[in-house]
Order: sequence, then structure tokens, then C-alpha cells
Amino acid sequence: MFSTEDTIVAIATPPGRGGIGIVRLSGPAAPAIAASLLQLKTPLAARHATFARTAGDQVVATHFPAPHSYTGEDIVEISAHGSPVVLRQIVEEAMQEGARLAEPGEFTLRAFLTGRLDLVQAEAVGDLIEAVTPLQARAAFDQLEGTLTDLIGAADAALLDLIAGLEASLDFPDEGYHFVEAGAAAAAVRAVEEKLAHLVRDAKRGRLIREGARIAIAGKPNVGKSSLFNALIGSGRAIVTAVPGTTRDLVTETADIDGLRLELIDTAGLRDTEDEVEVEGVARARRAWKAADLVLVVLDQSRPIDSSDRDLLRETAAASRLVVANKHDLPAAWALSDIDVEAVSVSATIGDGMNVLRDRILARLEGESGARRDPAAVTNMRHAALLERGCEALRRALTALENPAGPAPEEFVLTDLHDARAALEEVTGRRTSEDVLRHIFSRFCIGK
Ligand SMILES: Nc1nc2c(ncn2[C@@H]2O[C@H](COP(=O)(O)OP(=O)(O)OP(=O)(O)O)[C@@H](O)[C@H]2O)c(=O)[nH]1
Ligand SMILES: [Mg+2]
Repeated sequence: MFSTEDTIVAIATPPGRGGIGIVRLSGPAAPAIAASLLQLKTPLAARHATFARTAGDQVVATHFPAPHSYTGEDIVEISAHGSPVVLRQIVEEAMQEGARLAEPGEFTLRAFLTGRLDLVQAEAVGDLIEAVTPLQARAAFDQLEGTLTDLIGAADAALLDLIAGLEASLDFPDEGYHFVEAGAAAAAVRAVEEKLAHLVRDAKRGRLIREGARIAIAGKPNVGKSSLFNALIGSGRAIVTAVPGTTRDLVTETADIDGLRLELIDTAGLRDTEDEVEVEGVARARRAWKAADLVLVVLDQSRPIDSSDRDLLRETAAASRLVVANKHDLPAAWALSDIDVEAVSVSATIGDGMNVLRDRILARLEGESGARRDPAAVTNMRHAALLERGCEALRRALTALENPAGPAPEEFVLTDLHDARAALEEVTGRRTSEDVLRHIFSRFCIGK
């Protein structure tokens, strides 16, 4: 998988039928293989769409010569009619001519190996393809464009400068900190640490953008959980009836609120019951709340709060939760001020208060950092963990530099600075292991 000497082939368009399907060849033999299976008399002109025939179809072929192609290698793309049979045939013929079937993500891996993309950008390609909301796509696109790469590059350059100064100072052992004064070095380290720490903090919001959030709906029977669920997803997915105990299993659906991808989970109403099915439903409900990023605790505002509502409020007190007082369209039996928790009044059936609820949900998920239109620079947990490791190394360097009894010798500080740089280089992939690469690219689809 890590060799770039052979030529790989795969169908680049999604499985199934379509107007057009594309087979992609990449590697040194791509032009020759294409010429032979397209029975061309003259070689394909660079970046020109050429009409041609394969054994089974009329196609258009385009040659993107190395190094100005997606992979950095010679690429030939063959657009055929989008029939799985025809496309498979082209792939098989290419294999008979010496191409090898590409592994998942292998085209993008090659782009990384040839230096066309760094690892952050290669991962962004995968995220862009997987994106289901515009905000996810924006965040991935920014990373593909190199916003995070540039931030890390700037931090790395600052560290490298400092390292050069400290290493030069080592040649003047008597004086110590000859080329960089310890205070100035500490200031430089602190500046980089603050930038990286900001990225790490922002990564929580980034994870939300990339992975979405899980929201479970909790409450006793008949308070309108399923009605609220349907209102949030905008469809009649969950069954709603006047009979308490309607929902007995988890019902899951995704919704997109302002670009954030939410997985909503409707649950069985909480009550003591002999019914075996309902007992299991309630157990599942509890597990769903525990695993959720946010729990919507639904109360019926048209009926007095009873002991089971209070039990539920107690039970969910430790969770990240938002209390929703439903059935606001009916005469209220209690006021929000009667309960001492943050709550929103809504009517799931009429739609009253739903916009306020959506805003509160977003605010709770994003914390106070707000600015939800602004995609986070770091959305990937691998990156966040490495940046955190970099920060820790820099904080060790700071401690050494600001030692009250005088700065520690340069060697100590240098070790920490080198550790910090190593973490940054793992983010961009300048330093990485085959295992990590294998793991990252195995998530990709074939043909990308
Ligand atoms: N007036 C009014 N009725 C509502 C509202 N929301 C739900 N209802 C009614 O309340 C009843 C129960 O609604 P569901 O959404 O099934 O309640 P649930 O909490 O999912 O109930 P279980 O699945 O049995 O736990 C139905 O008759 C709904 O029409 C609301 O905002 N206003
Ligand atoms: Mg229900």
C-alpha cells in the first residue's frame, strides 16, 4: 500500500447506476494502460477530454500528467456511462494490462506520499466526502485549503527559531542563554503555547461540527416526547397517541439544526410497570440519556408537577440537560419559576417556542463560545490530542525557563521544544508511522 511504483485502478464514482461513472487510474503506467484499453492511435493529450472506445462502451478519457494531478502521479480518468457492469469491465481490463485494484483511500494516500497534500489535508478530503451538513463541509474545506496547516506551520517556525538560538547558545557554556535571553525565550514559548491551547479549546466545538451531537428526549409517559421529537426533525417519524406508553423502544433520527448534525433519540416514557416490553424500553431510555451529549427533559406544563417529574429532575441533574415545558398551548398548571432549573416553554403540536428551543439547544452544545457560523480550525480528535501533547511539552519548557532559582540549562528546554515540534509534525504527517496512516486511510472509500 505504501509503494508508488505500481499503477492502481478503481471506480471513483459511488456504487450503483448513474448518468456517468468514472474509472481512475494512477501511477507511472496509467497512460500506457489507458492507451491500450482505449485502443488509441495517438497518446492522450494532457488535460484534454478525448472521445474513445473501450471494448464495451463509448467513453471520454482525460490524462492529468504528473506532478499536476490529484495524486501527483500520472492519472487517467475514464468517464463511461454509469453502469456498474461497464465500469467493472473497464477496471478488469486495466488490471489485465497490469494495474492493481486500489485500496480504500489509496489515491489520497498517494497524494500524501508524493507531497501533494499533508496529512491534515488528506484527512480533510475524507471529512469533506463524509460531510452531511454545510458547516461540516466548510470546516473540512478550510482544512483542505490549509488553514490548520498554516497555523501549525507558523507555530513550528517560531519553535524552530527558538531552538536554533538555544542550540547556538550551547557553544558558550559559561555564559548560558547567550543568543536568547531566558525571559525572551519564555515569552516566545508562551506565545506559541497560547495559540495551540486556543486550538485545543476550539476542538470541542470542532468535534461537534464533525461528529454531531446526540440528544436524548426524556420524560414520563404522555408528556409529548414523541411530538417534540417529530417537531425537531420535521416529520411524523415517531408514533404519537393519547395513550400513555406509546413509545416503547428507542427511535433515532438525524436532524440538521443550523448546520449542526444532531442525532435525536426519542425514548419510552419513564414509569414503573409490569409490562416486560415497557420495562426493557425504560432501561434503554436510561442508557440513551447516559450516552447523550444533551438530554431534553420534557414536562407537561398543562398538568401539575408530580413526584415522578421530580424524580426525573433529580435523576437527570448530573447530565447536561435542558428542561422543556410542553403543551404551552393549554392553560398552564405551573410556571417556569416554580422549578429552579433552566427551562423553555413550547408547544410541540403548534410549534410555539420551537425556535427558542433550537437556539437554546445550540447554545448548550456549543458552550458560550458561540460563533457557530465560524467553523472550528480543529475538528479532528487525533489533531486535538497531538496539539494537547504539544502544549504540555511547551508548558514543561516554560517551567524550566521560569525556574525561580534560575533557568534550567538549555538542554532541558531543548528537549521539551523538540517534543512539541514532534507532536506538530505528527499532525501534518511529516513524522508518522505506517500504522497511523493505514488507520487513517482505511476510513476512506475505494476510489478516493
Ligand atoms: N395540546 C397539546 N397536546 C400535545 C402536545 N404535545 C403532545 N400532545 C399530545 O399529548 C399526547 C401524547 O403525546 P406523545 O408525543 O405521544 O407523548 P409521549 O411523551 O411520546 O408519550 P409516550 O410515548 O407514551 O411516553 C398526544 O395526544 C399528543 O397529541 C402539545 O404541545 N399540546
Ligand atoms: Mg412517545
